[in-house]
Amino acid sequence: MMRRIDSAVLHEQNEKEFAFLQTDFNALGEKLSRDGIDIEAITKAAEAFQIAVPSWGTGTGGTRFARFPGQGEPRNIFEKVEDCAVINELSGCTDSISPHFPWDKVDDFSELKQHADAYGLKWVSVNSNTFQDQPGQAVSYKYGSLSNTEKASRDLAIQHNLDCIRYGQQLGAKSLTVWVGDGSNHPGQQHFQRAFERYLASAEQIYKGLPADWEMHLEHKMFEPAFYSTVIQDWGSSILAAMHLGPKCKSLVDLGHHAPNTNIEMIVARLIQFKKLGGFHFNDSKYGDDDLDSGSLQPYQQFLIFNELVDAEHRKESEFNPAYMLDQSHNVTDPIESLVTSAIEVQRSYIKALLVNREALYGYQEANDAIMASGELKRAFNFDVAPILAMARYRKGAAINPLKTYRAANYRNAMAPVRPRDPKATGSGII
Ligand code: PSV
Ligand code: MN
Ligand code: MN
Repeated sequence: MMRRIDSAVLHEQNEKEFAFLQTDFNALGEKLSRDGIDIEAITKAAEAFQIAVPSWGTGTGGTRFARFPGQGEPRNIFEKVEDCAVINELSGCTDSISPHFPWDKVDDFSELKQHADAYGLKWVSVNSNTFQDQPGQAVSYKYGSLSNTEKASRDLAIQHNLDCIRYGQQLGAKSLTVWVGDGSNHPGQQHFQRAFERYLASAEQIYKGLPADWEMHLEHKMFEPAFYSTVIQDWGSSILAAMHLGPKCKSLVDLGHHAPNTNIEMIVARLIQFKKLGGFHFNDSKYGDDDLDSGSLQPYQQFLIFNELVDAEHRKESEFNPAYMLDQSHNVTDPIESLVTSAIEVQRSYIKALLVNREALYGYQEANDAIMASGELKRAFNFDVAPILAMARYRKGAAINPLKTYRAANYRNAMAPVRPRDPKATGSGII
């Protein structure tokens, strides 16, 4: 398999860290064994954990005010794949890419697939884009896409989603994520029911085009770009649409797409119960769709979400196979460093949730023993599982200390002369 990070650098860094890691791992193993937890089983689970990288996250994001790209950033999907390979080599838990069309559209998908295959990377959920017009587009999405009052705009959006499925099939993906910005900015501007009816009728056309082994994931978002109402505003609209469309359609939870203080873990539980949890876009936020690094602000909330996910695993819930993806915007950090850090933070939440004694928790719940129930969650959350995560990475040939290794490899600087930037480029997909 091809590698982007020099193996000698990675090996040298790991050698420097390994003795201390082994000591910490042994100490944690002893502590966990007192609670009847086998550290080896948990480490195996950490080794198996995977989360997808969004292709668009490999470049510096920005706000509506400005974008400050760094040097050596990827300029097209082939270079984004290269950076995804770096992220996976360092983290050992990001072996797939979630692409975005038309930003990542290429003429030859088999060439793109081969390029990713060479780095051992797979393709997962394909994201469509009907929230901006493309150059030369015949009709506009200014007043919406799948719910537009104009049939021609709806048809264009439907066709684009069907095209995305075709692109994804060539890459080996198995799901389509649909997020639309459709909505309104003024009370009275849009007839709520009619807009939702138009959305559903359009989505039916896309659903009909899904291959037998594909799923369609509907991503809700409270606001933006529409600031008064949004057609798929919340998980209620999303699950209603998913139920209307059929069993292959599910909801996707982007953590930043809820009002502050929303109990997202309970939404997750509801979606699990009704077999409608399609997947996640992990990120963190304080105000809205901030797209900050996962776990950077609310690690306990992320742990509580994984508590629900691990609980479903524990109960062997049927039709439960959510897709884990990141969705972040890196405005002031190197995107590779942020994505590596975020992937590991999500993995950390998963591992901590595995430490919860489920049967003890159920007992406290049945007995209405609130303090002990909450204490059981806190007990698991308060463990420092860093040695498990680092050991899992080491055993998979990834980096014990990913950021140190990345900086020692000097990757970004090395990319600067190879990837000169187009000074005129501006948008998320154009770098
Ligand atoms: C817009 O809010 C957004 O951040 C959604 O979360 C999508 O998943 C993403 O853009 C890519 O289309
Ligand atoms: Mn998202
Ligand atoms: Mn978003």
